[in-house]
Amino acid sequence: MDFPSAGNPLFRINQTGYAAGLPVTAAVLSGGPVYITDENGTVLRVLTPEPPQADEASGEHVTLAQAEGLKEGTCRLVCGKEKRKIRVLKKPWQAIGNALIKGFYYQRCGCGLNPRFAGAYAHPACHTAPAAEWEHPGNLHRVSGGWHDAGDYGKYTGPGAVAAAHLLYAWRLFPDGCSGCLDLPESGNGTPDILNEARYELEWLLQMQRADGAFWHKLTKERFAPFIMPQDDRGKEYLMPPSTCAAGAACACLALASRIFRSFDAGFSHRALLSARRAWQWLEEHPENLPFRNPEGVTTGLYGDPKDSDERFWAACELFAATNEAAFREKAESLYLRGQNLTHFGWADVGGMGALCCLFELGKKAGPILHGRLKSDFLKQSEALLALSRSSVYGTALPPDGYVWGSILSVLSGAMALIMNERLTGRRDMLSAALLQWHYALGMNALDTCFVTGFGEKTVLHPHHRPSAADGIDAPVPGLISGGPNKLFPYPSTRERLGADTPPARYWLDETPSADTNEIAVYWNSPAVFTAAYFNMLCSVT
Ligand code: 9MR
Ligand code: ZN
Repeated sequence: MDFPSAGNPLFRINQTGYAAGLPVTAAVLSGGPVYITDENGTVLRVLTPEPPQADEASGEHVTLAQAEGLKEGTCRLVCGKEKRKIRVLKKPWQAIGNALIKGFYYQRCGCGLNPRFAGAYAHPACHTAPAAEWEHPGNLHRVSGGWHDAGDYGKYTGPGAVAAAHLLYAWRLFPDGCSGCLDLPESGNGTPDILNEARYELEWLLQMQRADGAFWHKLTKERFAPFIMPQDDRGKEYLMPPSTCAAGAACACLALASRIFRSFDAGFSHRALLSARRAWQWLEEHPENLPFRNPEGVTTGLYGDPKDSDERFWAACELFAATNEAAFREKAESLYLRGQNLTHFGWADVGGMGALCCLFELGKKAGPILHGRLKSDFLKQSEALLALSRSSVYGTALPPDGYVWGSILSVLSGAMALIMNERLTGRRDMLSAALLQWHYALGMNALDTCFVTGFGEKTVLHPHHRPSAADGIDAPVPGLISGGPNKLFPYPSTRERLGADTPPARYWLDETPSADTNEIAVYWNSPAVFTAAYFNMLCSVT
C-alpha cells in the first residue's frame, strides 16, 4: 500500500486537501522530523514539530506539524517508515463547500427530488398531506416545503431558522466563497443558489406562523418514522404548540431575510418583514419564556430551551437592522445588558447570531452599547476560544468534556467566532485557529475521519439518516456532516460498545442506529457552510 489510510495511521490530515496560501497542518502521532516530499520522493521541507504531548480528549500522544507556503501539488508526509499523501490546491474546498449547501437540497420536504438535480438520490414528493394543529386537530393547514431537520423527517422552527440564517450570513459576509452553481431547480434565476436554497426553508417558515403571530414549535408526527424513504412516511403531521424560542428565532431569521432578499425580490422581502414584525408583537405580548414540552404521546425532537432572552436579543438586533427603528435598538440593548454569550451559534444559544448582526451589519449605527461594548465583549469571548483551542494538542476548541451530542456544532461554532474575530482584527492567529477547526471536521482528528459524507479517504459511510439507509444506494447522501463524538450523552447501546475507557474524541460509531454520535442535522451543516465560505473566500483572493 502506498500510504496508510485506515486503522491508526501516524498522520491525521485534512483529507479534502490544503490551500496553497494557508498553513498546512497535520497531526503526527510520533516524534522526530517530518519530511514533506514530492511524488518522486524529493524532499521539499523538513519539519521539526514539538515532541508529541498527551492530548486528554483523544487519549493520544500527538503533535502538530505545520508548513506554510507549500506550492500546489500532491506531496507526501514522511515520518520514519510511515507516509501519507496530502494535496495542496489553490482552491481545495470549493467542491465541499458546494456539496455542503447542496446537502440542504437533499433534505427538502414536500417536493419531489428530480433526477436531474438529485441524480441517484431522486425521490417522489413527501409529507404533502395537510397538517393538523395539535391543540385543535380539526384545524388543518397546508404547510409545505422546508428541510427535514436531520436523520428524521421532522421540521422544527427554531433549528431550521438558525440553519437558514447561517446560510444567509455566509452569503452576506463571504459571497465570493459560496456563490457557486449547485444545480438546483431554481439555478439561473438571478439569485445565488445559496439564497435559493435558504428560501426553500424561509417559505416554509412563513407558513409556520399562527394567525396571532406565534410560531408553532415544530411540524412532526407523534413518533419518529422507521427507516423508510420520506415519501413512504405517511400518517398525520401535527403543528405542535408554540414556544417563545421558536418565535424569537423565526422573527430574527425573517427580519434578516427581508434585508438579504430586498434587492432580489422586494415582495418576498416585504412578506418576511411583516411576518417578523407580527412575531415580535406576539413576543411582546408574551414576555415570559414559554418553553416547549412534548405533549403526552409525542416523542419526536424536543429542542427544549430554558432561556429565550438570546432569541429575543437576536430578533431585536435583526429588526433594528431591517427597519432602523430606535425602539428595536433599545430592546436589543436592554436584552444585551442582561448578559449574552456572543460566541454561540447553535439551535439553543443564538447570542452569536445577534453579535453577527451588530458587528457586521449595524456597525456604528448600533450605538455605544451594541457597538463599542459588544465588540469588546465579543473580542474577549472569542479570545477564550483561542485559548481553548491551544489547550488541545489537536487545536480543537473543545474541552475534553465538551464532546456532547452534536459536538461538531461546538467545533464549528468556535470556528465561526474565530473567523469573526479575524474579520474584525485581521489577526492571523485567529485565522489559524479557525483553520484547525476546519481541519478537524475534515479528518485531522482522533478518528482519522472526514465527517462529511462523500468526502475523504476515510469518511462517514453509515450516518443516522433515513434516506441514506433506505434508498438502496450504498453511498450515503453526500454533503452531510456527522454530529461527531459524544461521550457525554451517549445511548446505552453506544456505551456498551465503546466502554468507559474510550476517550471522548474517539467516542463515535459510524453506524446507522447511532443517532447519538452519527446523525446529521441541517444546523450542523450550516456552520460548516459558513466556515467553508470564509476559507473559499480567502482562497479566491490569495
Ligand atoms: O441536536 C440535538 C442535541 O443537541 C440534543 O442533545 C439531542 C438530544 O436531545 O437532540 C438533538 O436534536 C435531534 C432532534 O431532537 C431530532 N432530530 C434530530 C436531531 C439531531 O440528533
Ligand atoms: Zn418530507
